Amino acid sequence: LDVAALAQSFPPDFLWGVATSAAQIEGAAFEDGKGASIWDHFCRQPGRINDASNIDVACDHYHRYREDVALMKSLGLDCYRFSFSWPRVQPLGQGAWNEPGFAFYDRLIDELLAAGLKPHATLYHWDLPQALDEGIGGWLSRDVVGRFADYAAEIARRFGDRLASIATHNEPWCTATLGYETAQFAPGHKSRAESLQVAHHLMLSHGDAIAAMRAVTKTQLGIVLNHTPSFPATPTEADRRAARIDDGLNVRWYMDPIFRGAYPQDAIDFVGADAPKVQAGDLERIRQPLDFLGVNFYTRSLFNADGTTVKGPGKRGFTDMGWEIVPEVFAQHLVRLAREYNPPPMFITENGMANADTVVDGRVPDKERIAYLSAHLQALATAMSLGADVRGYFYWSLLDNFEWNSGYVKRFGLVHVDYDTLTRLPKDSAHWYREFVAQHHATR
Ligand code: PNW
Repeated sequence: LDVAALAQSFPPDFLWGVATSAAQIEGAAFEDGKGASIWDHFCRQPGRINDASNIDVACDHYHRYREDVALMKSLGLDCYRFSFSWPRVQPLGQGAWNEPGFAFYDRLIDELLAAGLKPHATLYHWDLPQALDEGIGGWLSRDVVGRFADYAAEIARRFGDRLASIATHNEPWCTATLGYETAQFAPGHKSRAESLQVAHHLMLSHGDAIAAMRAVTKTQLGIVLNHTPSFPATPTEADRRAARIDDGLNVRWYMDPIFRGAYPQDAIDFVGADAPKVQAGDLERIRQPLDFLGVNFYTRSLFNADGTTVKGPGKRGFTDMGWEIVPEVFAQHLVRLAREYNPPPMFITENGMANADTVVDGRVPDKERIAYLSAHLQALATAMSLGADVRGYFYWSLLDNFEWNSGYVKRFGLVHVDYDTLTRLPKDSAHWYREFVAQHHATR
C-alpha cells in the first residue's frame, strides 16, 4: 500500500479525527453533582457486564482530559467526537441543571479549541439519567421526548457557537434493540414491541431536538446511525428475504423516517402487532432537514431464513469482537446510501476494531489494526470516487475503554490504557494514523 498516495487522494479539506463517548471514558460517575445513568445502574446488576466491571472510574478522562487532548494534538488530528453525559449536566433528566457538569464540558471544549481540534458533540450516547428510567419508564415513555428536546436546546444554547457539529443520537438501533429487545444493554429489557416503541420515541426526540436546536444555534446538526449491512447466508430466496427484513429493521427503519418520512412497509408488515404506536404528525416531526449524516460502520451480518445469523467466511479475518472484517462492504454500503437517499454530507463517525493488544517492550505492535484501518480508508476513498459525499473520518476509539456489556477486555483504542495505572500509551496504529494524516495535510 502506498500510504502517501492514499492519504493524498482525499480532498484537502477532508477532516481526520477520533471518537469516544462519555460513559465509556469519563469515570467520575458520582462527582461534582452528576446523577446516575442507566449504565451506572446496569453495571451494578450481577451478570450484566462480562468482566463484572463498572464505569465509576473508566479511563478517568474527567480528570485526565488535558492529557487526552494533548495526545490528540500530538497525533496531528483535525477533530474530536465526544458525547455529553446528560445526567452530568441534568442529574434527574428534567428540572435543575448542574453547573459543575457544564463547567467540565466548557473546560474540555476550550482545551480542544486551544489545541486546534474541532469539537463534534453527540447528545445521547446511551447514558440516560437513571431517574428518568425509574420515574417515567425511560425511552418507553413518550414524555422523554420533551425532556430530551429541552436538554438538546440547553446544550445548543450554551455550547453551539463553539461546537463544529451536534448529533442528537448515537446509534438509536443499539439503544432500542440491544437495550429493550436482546437485553444486552441498559436497561436490559426483552421485548420486541418495547424496542420498536422506544425506537419511535428516539426518532421523535431526534426530530424535536433538531427543531429546538435550530432556534438557538447555527452549528451543523445531524444524527449518527449504525450500519451493519445484512446479507443472505446462502443465495436462496428464503435467506435473501431474511436479510431484506433485517435491512428493514436496522438500516431503513431509521433512514426512511428521517429522509423519506415513513417507516419501511415491509418491516412494518413483518413485525405485525409489535409495530409502534405512531400519532398523527409524528412522521413530519421526525423528518427535519439535517446538515450531516453520521455513519458508524464495523461489519456486516449474514442471515439464515429463520432470522438467525451465521459467522461469515472472514477472508480478511475477524476482530476481537468476532466481527468479520469486510472493507468492501463499507464501500458498497456508502455508495448505496448516496444513491438511495441522497443524504446530506456524511461523516464516518465511527469505524475501528477491537484487538487483543498487549504491551511488548514499551510498544503495542497492533499490525492487525493498521491493516483494518488502511483497508477501510482505501474502501472509503473508493466509495467517494463512486459518488459518496463524505467529509470526515473518526476512528473508534481514541482510547481503550469500557466496551459496554463486554467490559474492559475489548480494546478498540489507538492508545492503549493500562487499567491499573491509567497510563496511556499510543499503539503502533496511532503512529501509523499520525503519519497518514500528516501525508494528507501536506496537500493543504
Ligand atoms: C458502537 N452491534 O456500538 C458504539 O457507538 C460504541 O460506543 C462502541 O464502543 C462501538 O460501536 C464498538 O462496539 C455498537 O451489535 C455495539 O451491532 C454493538 C453493535 C454495533 C455497534
